[in-house]
Amino acid sequence: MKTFFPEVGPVPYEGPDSTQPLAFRHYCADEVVGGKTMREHLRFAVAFWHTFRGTGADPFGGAVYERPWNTASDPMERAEDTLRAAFEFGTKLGAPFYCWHDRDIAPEADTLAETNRRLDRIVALAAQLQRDTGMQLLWGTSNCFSHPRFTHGAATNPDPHVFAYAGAQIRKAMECTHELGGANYVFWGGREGYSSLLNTDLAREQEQLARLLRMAVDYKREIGFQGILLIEPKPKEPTKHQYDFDAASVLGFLRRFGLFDHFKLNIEANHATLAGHSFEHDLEVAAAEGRLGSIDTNRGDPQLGWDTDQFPTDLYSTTAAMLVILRHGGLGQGGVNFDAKVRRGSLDLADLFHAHIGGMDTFARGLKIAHRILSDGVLDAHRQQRYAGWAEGLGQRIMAGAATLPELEAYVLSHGEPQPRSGREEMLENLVNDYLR
Ligand code: XLS
Ligand code: NI
Ligand code: NI
Repeated sequence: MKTFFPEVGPVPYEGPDSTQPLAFRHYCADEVVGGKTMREHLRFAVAFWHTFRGTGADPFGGAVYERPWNTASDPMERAEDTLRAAFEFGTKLGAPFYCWHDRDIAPEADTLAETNRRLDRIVALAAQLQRDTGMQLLWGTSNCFSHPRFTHGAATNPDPHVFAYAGAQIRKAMECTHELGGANYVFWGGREGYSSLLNTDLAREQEQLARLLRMAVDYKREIGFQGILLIEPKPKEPTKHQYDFDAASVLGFLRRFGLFDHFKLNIEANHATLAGHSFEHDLEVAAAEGRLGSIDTNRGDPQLGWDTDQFPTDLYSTTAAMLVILRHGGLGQGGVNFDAKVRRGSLDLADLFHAHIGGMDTFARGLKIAHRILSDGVLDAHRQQRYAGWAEGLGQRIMAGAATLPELEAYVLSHGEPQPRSGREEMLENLVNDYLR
């Protein structure tokens, strides 16, 4: 059998003092943190599109990477080589999951029927490789944005014929995800947004989008797919305004169209920051309503205003994210998918390993730190203290819906001015820093 990474063996855990670049310092799959192994907490996934289909191209220059899985002249042979490379990589890295778009794993043919046959062939191979390696599918999704037919959107397209194409593609991708035992199915609204309001009927387009999602809910039931349907918010790119702007707008959209109970959210770090939020903000908004499903991890660049999809190496950010995730009871069927790509200049196969190892270690550290902060209870005690007034007397009456505006007036007339209290932000920031040692 072909091997694509002959120079790299299984990546070992060597502990924080290791000087070996191709080893974990913090991610130890079997180590138990707060009753669960790191493998169970983090459920890492490798993203097929960036790591195996990425070429290093940018708007100023074409492909730069030379990948050994990309050399065969027959496109289907290339697709099979690429799939085998992905499983070899994931196994050596020790990532239990992978994720794909339909068009990443099987190249599109001239007709939908032929494209679907290609998918079937690749899905059969994927099923076999999953059995051989034990790797599993975290989620599948459909690429309804790259092909020219989707230039004006997929579900939100002005032409119902294009809507139909997107629906056909999604049906097949859901079926393939189901066949491979996928734990989730993702909807990222590729071009579901607008470029100009001059030619856009915004209200109609959102209704169209809701129609498509409703069909997906029905189809999920029809085939008995047990995975969770996830929506991945993003504020812009490729369109000027994406309808799934951020966690709050997606939750509002789902409520408006009666879809709330059928979807959870897949929160991506760099999308949250593009929306003007922090990663932890969007995680918290989703988790607060019990709708945090999974995460796409990466990071943006503060000097660049687009989706740079860099690997997560910022310990503050992973700690803040893990605080939200642990507080809300974990990711369940979701996981931590590396929706991240190496830089154009990172040409070697080894760079793919360095990138994932760094990301996994940064999350493992964030997990351990967040767990210590929460077990020590100092942050939560401070929070509880801050809201203590709501646990008794007036606070309790207000929240029980028993108080009235005249009663509030009477209260203030008899009690006078409220006592000012510090929020102690700087003290809490120092506290978190103490744990980062
Ligand atoms: C693009 C998105 C995409 C989704 C899957 O910005 O992050 O990669 O995760 O379609
Ligand atoms: Ni993503
Ligand atoms: Ni993205």
